[in-house]
Amino acid sequence: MTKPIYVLNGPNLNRLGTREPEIYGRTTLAEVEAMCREAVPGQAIEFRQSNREYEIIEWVHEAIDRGAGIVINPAAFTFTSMAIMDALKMFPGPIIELHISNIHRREPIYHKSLMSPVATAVVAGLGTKGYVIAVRALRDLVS
Ligand code: CA2
Repeated sequence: MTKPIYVLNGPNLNRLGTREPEIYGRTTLAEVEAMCREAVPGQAIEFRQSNREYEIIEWVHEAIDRGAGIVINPAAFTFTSMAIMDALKMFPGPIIELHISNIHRREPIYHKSLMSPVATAVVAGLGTKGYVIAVRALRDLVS
C-alpha cells in the first residue's frame, strides 16, 4: 500500500472562508480538503487541522513513521515555532510549505518563515488553489 501524504493546517484555519475574504477567499477548509482529494485520486491523504502546536508536532512525528510527504500550512506557527521546524527537519521525505496569501507582500512580521529553510518547496499567494498545486507536486515527488 502506498504511504499517505499529510496535509497539515495550523491555528485558525478551521475558520477559513469566514473572515478576511479579500486575503484568504471564501473557500472553507472542508472544501479545500475535498479539492485536495479530487486533485490526486487514488493517493491516500491525511488532512488535519489543529490550533495546538503540540498536536501538529505529533502529526509530523506520525508522518515520519508512516508518511510519504508533507504539505504544511503552519499559519501563525510559521513565524514562531522552532519546535515544528525541528520536527519537520527529522522528516526524510519532501515537505511543501504552503501559504494561501503571499506572505512576502504583507507586513514585515509575515516575512521571516522559520519553516522555509527545512522545506523542499514553498507555495504562497495562489489562494486555496495552492493546495491543489502542492498536493499534485508532492504526489509527483513521492511517486
Ligand atoms: O496565507 C496563509 O495561508 C497564512 O499561513 C495564514 C495565516 C497567517 O498567519 C500566515 O502568515 C499566512 C493566518 C491564518 C488565519 O486563519 C484564517 C482564518 C479565517 C479566515 C482567514 C484566515
